[in-house]
Amino acid sequence: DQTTRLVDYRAPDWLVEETRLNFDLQPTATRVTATLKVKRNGTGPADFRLDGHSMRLLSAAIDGRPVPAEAMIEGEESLTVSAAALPESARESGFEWTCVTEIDPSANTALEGLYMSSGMYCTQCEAEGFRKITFYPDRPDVMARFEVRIEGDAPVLLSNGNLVASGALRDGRRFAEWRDPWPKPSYLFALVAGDLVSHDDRFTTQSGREVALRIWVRPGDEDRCAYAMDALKRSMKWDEEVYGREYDLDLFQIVAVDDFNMGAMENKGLNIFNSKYVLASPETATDADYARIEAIIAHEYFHNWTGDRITCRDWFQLCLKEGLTVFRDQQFSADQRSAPVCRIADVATLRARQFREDSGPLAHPVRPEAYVEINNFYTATVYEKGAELIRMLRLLVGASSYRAALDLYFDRHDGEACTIEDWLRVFEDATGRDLSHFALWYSQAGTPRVSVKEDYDQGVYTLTLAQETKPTPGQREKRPLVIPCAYGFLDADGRNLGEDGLLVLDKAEQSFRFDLPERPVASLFRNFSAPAIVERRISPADRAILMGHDTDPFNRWEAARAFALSIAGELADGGGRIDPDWIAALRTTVTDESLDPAFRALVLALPGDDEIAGEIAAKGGVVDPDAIHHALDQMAETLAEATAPTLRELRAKMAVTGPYAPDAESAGRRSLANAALALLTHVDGGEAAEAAFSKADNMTDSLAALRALVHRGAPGAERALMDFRDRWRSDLLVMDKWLMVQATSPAPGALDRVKALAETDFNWRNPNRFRSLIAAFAAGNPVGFHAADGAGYRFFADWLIAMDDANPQTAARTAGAFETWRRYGERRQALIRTELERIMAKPGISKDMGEIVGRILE
Ligand code: B3K
Ligand code: ZN
Repeated sequence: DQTTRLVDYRAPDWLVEETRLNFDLQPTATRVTATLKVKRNGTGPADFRLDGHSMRLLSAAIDGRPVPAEAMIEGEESLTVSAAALPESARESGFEWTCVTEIDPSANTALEGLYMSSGMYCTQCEAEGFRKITFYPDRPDVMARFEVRIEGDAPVLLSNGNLVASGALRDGRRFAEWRDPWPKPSYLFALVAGDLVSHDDRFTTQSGREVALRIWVRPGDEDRCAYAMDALKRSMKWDEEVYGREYDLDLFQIVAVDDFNMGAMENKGLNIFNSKYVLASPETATDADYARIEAIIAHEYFHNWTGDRITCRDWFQLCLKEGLTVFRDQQFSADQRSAPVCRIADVATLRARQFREDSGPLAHPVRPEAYVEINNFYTATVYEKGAELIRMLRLLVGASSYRAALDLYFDRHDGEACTIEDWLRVFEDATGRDLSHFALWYSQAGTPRVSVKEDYDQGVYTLTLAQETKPTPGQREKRPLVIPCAYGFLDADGRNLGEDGLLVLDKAEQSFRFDLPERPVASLFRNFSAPAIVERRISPADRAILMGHDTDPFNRWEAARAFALSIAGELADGGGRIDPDWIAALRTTVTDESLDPAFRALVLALPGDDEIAGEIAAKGGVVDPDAIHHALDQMAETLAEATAPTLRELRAKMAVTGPYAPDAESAGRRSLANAALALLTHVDGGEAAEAAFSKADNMTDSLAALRALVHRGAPGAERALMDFRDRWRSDLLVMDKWLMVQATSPAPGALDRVKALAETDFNWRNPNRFRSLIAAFAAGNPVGFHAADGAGYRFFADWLIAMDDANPQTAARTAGAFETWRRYGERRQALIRTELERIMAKPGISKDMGEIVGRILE
């Protein structure tokens, strides 16, 4: 059994106090000498067991004396010196372990451990990559002080902490020595070596400490770092002001690398980033890119306290650092930009990714209880639902108690590896509340559905809320959760009625009574106060009141979305019609100049195919991707026909003058203008989009126009694609956008186009390229992917099989595109099953892929 279980957790037998690493870098044969000062944790004899694989062990010694081969047991992923083989003196007090290993970074296509990316060395150790560098107790509750010496040809040699020495060696080689004063688990270790240049700045902390800031990139990219640096400084300041957290080293470094499995990594003092989330210029990055860069820079920086200073006891506690840090980066973005717009965007992502996950075969609790491959649990549930749990806690205890609890958390647990129990106890101690029921959110998977019943009689409004969570894999029985519902009431004219408040549903069903002078229009779950699906029958008139007047912008958007969703659902089902009231209500909102353009753009955006598919599936229907697509097309066309002059006017009004700036205000204007443009393409044959494409002076407008043309299959599409490629062919990050526009196009022939693109000059081993073409096709092109003959499924499975040999992590993550397979009709299910079984039967399938596909098939 390859499963690791939370209930089996045991404290480590041996701790490491100091870790000295010596790297002799060579592309195919890097030598690593590790010297660990270890001490016994607990009493009595214990084997000395280290994790490790994919390397060659050259020698090992204890207290300077070579360990004979027969005293070491090499397992598949471990090395053990049995208690009996340890020298007498070492058994109780501890010893110094030294071992020399050899690894081949150039052959490491999994991008975990030490690997090479465009000629540069870099590392990725979370969750269990350090064990591919040297033998080590590679678990987060073993925290040591690290000293690192690197020798290599590269001009720049980096590791965590502060630089203590550097210089030249023979044969053009160089060395650098780094010391990190803060004890840390091995997953936060980092090394980078290469031909890099830095964009430098500095930050003075609130207590007056001077911190040097450095962003390292490839020569030529240094003029695309300014925005990331600015975001970093704002993050540092924000964490001081809002959480009282100050940076704790003299140096903070970020390195941009081209080959990276995720967005970025919070290694202590040396964050490593996917270059996509660092590099930006108006010509090459969109407004959305700028916003992502800001959020990820903040996220990784915030990990310095929530993750690095206080880390996780074991990987089951991943949400302790990830949920909290996502919540912190969401708060930061909300403060830097428009809070309601950020909230709406975050909820839309949560629903698209996490609700989808929670309702399918990959559903798991925010704190999972078992895994085969931990890398498969860096999920929307752990991250985004994890953040929602923190948000609910804050709502329940109030902002000032939340801050007091966080102060206590940092105070009590600094330097420790903690659990969710530690986290909740802090809140209990700081507020005097009992959170034992709330804790269920961490262990129960699935999205609760709350049904709403309302009654008004003789001055009394009764609200009845009932909750239910459907069974999820391995969890049949579900209990009622603690569900906070922020509410307010409106009268028939949309004015406030009575007091706003917060009520808490913590039973299967509860009624709440309010004395109100007239029948209210209730605004429920304001600002999305709980990650629940709310089922409520509401009259079109009440919905219009909420859409037009709610003081909660989230619920104004929500009312609009519910309207569009119900129309789309009915159309996809072969019935229904496009209600003119929907068009009228949209027109009123999007032309309301008192509203933020970014908000209006969100209201104007139609629901996504997958969102509608999720709704249909939840009601027990069979999903037909073509019917959904057709329904959305009809809606867009009808809306565009009815509002074309308004859309043109909006575009004119939203025009931004002057040079491009990525601020939220101008970004909002562009997003409204571009939402209008996409609709106009339904009625003008692409005329406006062609004009916009040729006069665009920034990537946001250029890409929006290109997408509008390509996705409509407009006559100007081919021409625009060629122009775009000719201009950007040498900039791979920009070309990713070009690939993605084509991969996600609902216009006919997308699969053939994707196939052709995959055959020409396509470096599929790079995760950004793979995601832009292959993953984007599967996850973002419902019409092409679900083609009735199964060609889309076959193509995708072929690629998953190829990628699984090179990079199991990225392959397994991408395979999640199949998680909704049971939503579709029998024919499609049979076709998908064939592909899933073919993947499962692949000789040498990875643990990562085996676990994901196995669970999807179950
Ligand atoms: N902690 C990393 C993710 C590591 C993923 C390992 N497969 C990035 C982040 O959440 O900030
Ligand atoms: Zn994180």
